[in-house]
Amino acid sequence: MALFTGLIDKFRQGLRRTQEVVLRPLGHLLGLKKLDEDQLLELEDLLLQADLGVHAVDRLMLRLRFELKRSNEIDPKAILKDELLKVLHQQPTRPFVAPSTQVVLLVGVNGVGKTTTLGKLAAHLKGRGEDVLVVAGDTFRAAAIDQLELWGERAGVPVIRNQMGGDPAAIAFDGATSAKAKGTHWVLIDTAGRLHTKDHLMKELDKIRRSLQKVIPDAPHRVLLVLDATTGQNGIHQAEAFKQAAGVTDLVLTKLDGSAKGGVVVPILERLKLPIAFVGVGEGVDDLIPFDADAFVDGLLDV
Ligand SMILES: Nc1nc2c(ncn2[C@@H]2O[C@H](COP(=O)(O)OP(=O)(O)OP(=O)(O)O)[C@@H](O)[C@H]2O)c(=O)[nH]1
Ligand SMILES: [Mg+2]
Repeated sequence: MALFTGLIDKFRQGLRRTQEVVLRPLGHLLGLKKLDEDQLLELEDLLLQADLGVHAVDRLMLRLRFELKRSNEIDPKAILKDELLKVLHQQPTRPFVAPSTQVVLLVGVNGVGKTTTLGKLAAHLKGRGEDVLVVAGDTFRAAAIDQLELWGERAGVPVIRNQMGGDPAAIAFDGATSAKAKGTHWVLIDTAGRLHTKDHLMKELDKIRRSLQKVIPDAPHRVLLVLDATTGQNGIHQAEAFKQAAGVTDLVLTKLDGSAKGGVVVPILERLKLPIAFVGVGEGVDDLIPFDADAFVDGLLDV
């Protein structure tokens, strides 16, 4: 229970911007036991601004109108919570457990937070007492390799790298080989930021996958698509293309702390039909939290 309370606090902190900009004005409406037409429209508008998405908001408005006809007094906050949880529970998160060496690939467009997420994830898994090997698969920029080395130091885990411009598939192969030989629990592979439209970069991901499978046939076990919450619903289309091309298994939503569009979790889950594994709520090593639907909704609605 204490752990859950801590999680709600983390979500609350991460959702602060969303609350300040959009959800605080909602507070008085959610506290009402009756809503007139103007108030319903105001509520609808605010929920759309929080990027909850047209579908979810339409469904919620229908439900509110239905409940208002049915009874003299309603509890809008409880109804909203119920509707949000219905969506969020549809994509249960799959726990990160390592019965054998697990290979995790992080993919996404430029600057969304792949390397930072990988560093935090390495620290999180290491903190649970598991062995982690980090692979510098972004060989495009020297700075990317240095950035990853720093995260490796911070997390206290080894980083395997080749020189800038080297073949990411070759270094991924080396990482998987070493981890398999040593029985390392986790191999986390950073990749260069790419657009789903860049054919050769998508082919490079395929090549990484094929060389991993030479060593560990069912690798990669997880492909995390990293999405930046500050782009809100604009990122969804791009994410759909990635899902097809890169065999994405889970999502990570970063920069929730800097976004006023925290509600975007809802249309993301509805459209992509993939679980959110983690959420990034800052730049620090502890600012990655396992996604939890109940803690998220409690953090969001604590207006
Ligand atoms: N506030 C905040 N900043 C974040 C979060 N995650 C990442 N960042 C910042 O976002 C910026 C980009 O992060 P990177 O991890 O370098 O992103 P990337 O996807 O690896 O970028 P490329 O390798 O260039 O494609 C950095 O300044 C990070 O500190 C987060 O959850 N919250
Ligand atoms: Mg990077």
